[in-house]
Formats: sequence, C-alpha cells, structure tokens
Amino acid sequence: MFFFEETKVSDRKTVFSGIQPTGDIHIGNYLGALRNWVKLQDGFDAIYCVVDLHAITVPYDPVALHRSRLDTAKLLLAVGVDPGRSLLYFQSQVPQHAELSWMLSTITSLGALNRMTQFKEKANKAGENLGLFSYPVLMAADILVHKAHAVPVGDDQTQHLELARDLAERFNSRFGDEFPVPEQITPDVGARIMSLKDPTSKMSKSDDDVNTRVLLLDEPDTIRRRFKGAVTDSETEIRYDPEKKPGVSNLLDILSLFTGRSVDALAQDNRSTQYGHFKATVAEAVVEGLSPIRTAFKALDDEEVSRIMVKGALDARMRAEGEMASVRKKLGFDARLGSEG
Ligand code: AQP
Repeated sequence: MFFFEETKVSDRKTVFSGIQPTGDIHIGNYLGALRNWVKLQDGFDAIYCVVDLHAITVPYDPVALHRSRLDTAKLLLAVGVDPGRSLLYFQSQVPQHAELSWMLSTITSLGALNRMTQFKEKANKAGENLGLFSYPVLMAADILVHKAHAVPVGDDQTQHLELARDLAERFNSRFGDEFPVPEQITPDVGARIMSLKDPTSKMSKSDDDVNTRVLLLDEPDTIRRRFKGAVTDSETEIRYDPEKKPGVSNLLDILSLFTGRSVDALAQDNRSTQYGHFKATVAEAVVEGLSPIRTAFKALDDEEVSRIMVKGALDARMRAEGEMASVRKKLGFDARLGSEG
C-alpha cells in the first residue's frame, strides 16, 4: 500500500498517470483517477500525460483525434490539474516514451501480453493490431521513463500496472538497478464506477450506448436523464451490496464521492427512499459537483492550452532525456553522437 503524505520538495516521490483522448471523459475516469491526480499534486512530483499514442491502437479519425487531444487537455486543466505544480503534456510530443517502449518490448514475454484481458476485449470490438497487443509495454514505458514511484489509476489498470512492475524488476535484475517498482494508487471508493445500463460492467468511453455514462461536460438535464434511466433491481430497499445489488451500490458510490459522505451513512439515510427519488438525489449531487468543471472548461482558451502543452512537452523531453541516458548506457548504447569510433 502506498502512503501519500506531505514531503519536503527535495525528497518528493514521483507520480505519473495518463488518459487516452479516445472520447469524452466520464465520471468513472474522474472518480477513479483524475480526482487523485489533482490531490497528489501537493505531496508529489506529479507528471500527467494525454496518452495519444495509445489512442491510435483502435480505428480512429485523425481530424477528430486532433480535437479530442486538445479537449482532453482542457478538461484536465478544468478538473484542477495545475501546470504550475504538475508536468502536463501530450505523449506523442515526447519521443522517449516510444524509445523506451521498444527497449522494454525486448524483455517482455508474449505469454504475459497474451494474458491481458483488455487486449482481448478491445480486439474483439475493434480488431487486433500489434500496437494494441503491445499497449501495456508502452504504458510501462510511460511510467518508467519518468522513474515514477506511484501511479494513480482505476482498478481496470491493475493488470497493466503489474506488467510495468514486472518489467521494472526484470530490467533491474538483468541490467542493474534503474527503475523504482511503481505502486498503484487506487481509491477505496470509486476504483471502478459501473455502467448505468449494465452495472456489472465498468463505465467506459467506448461503449456504443451513450446512456451508460455521464460525461464531465454533460448538461444538467442530460445528467438527470441518464440517472433516471439507470438500471437498478426489482427490490425496493436501498442497501450497499455490490454483488446482489450492483446498480444501487454503484449509485451509492457515486453519491458518496460527490457528497463526501460515507456509503454506510447514505444507505442508512435512504434505506426506504423510493428508487426514483434516490436516483434524482444522485443526479442533483452530480449536477452540482460537475458545475465548476463545466464553467472552468468554458473559460479556457484553445491557444493558451496549446501553449501550456508545448511547454509541458519541452520540459518532459528534457526530464525524460536525462533519465534515458543511463538506460541507454546500461543496454550497451553510447549516448554521445559520433563517439562510436
Ligand atoms: N469505470 C471506471 N471507473 C473508475 N476508473 C476508471 N477509469 C476508466 N474507467 C473507469 C480510469 O480512468 C483513467 C483513464 O482511462 P483511459 O482513458 O486510459 O482508458 P480506459 O481505462 O480504457 O478508460 P475507458 O473510459 O474505459 O476508455 P475506453 O472505452 O477508450 O477504453 C484510468 O486510470 C482508468 O483506470
């Protein structure tokens, strides 16, 4: 378990995380990961990335990707990622990610990649390709290129993070100590927010049915409609039981995260509330909680955000280049151009 406590700037540990610009960001992404990103800025050297190289592993439209990269960056700023305290950039603008990914791929077993459940799910939906298969290796490189100690993610990323840990250990034992073995930071509540239409699957950007998710930029009436249509069960009691009552339990998780009250207290207070009223209560809490994010997003200027991202990429390149010098040396490459002789 990773403890995040206030530390002196000089001995701060590094956190890294990324988000794909593959569609609109939903409350699952926010509650499972982005809220922690914002919190961790205070005690850590925080590095956050729009992982656009990952986004091209499924069929996509380059024009739409260009827009959604920028919108994803804007949304990260709107939720509270602060470029004054965090390094924020587009993955494709820092070539060391791809370089380290290639190096790590040479110590990755095909068996490990074959076991990745997300590859199987995505390949079934979108078709397979080598990039999708080796996605977890690039994710490991994203983390290790900054020598990150911890990674705030939702629990759907646990299997990928295991591979990153394994590759760090494997590299260290084969070539000498280089990488910290990164810890996962996952919230106790909200690590997996479920689909509103099928509460046994996670809420996902790429689900074909938009009614399954609530987006951070949804209008209040859309949010109310989404919760009104949320699938619950045929009982009448509000009770926290993710196994037997996944729909109601998911709504309790969401309400807890948006109100700051415990799931137990909310379940107790709402024990005999009618499902319809309860869904309306959750919707209002979410409308209120997302309102400052919508306002902040609208106030951001595209050009200003592009400038922030360019500055972030330049800083991230410098930092990654510094880390890569010793990685290259360990692998037998000389970093100095023209020195091969
Ligand atoms: N339902 C979720 N509950 C909690 N956390 C979640 N995350 C994703 N879905 C949930 C976390 O959000 C971060 C960013 O996710 P990502 O963009 O890297 O891709 P993903 O995990 O594949 O997210 P999606 O929304 O399901 O996108 P698609 O449909 O494109 O695959 C990660 O930390 C993730 O754990």
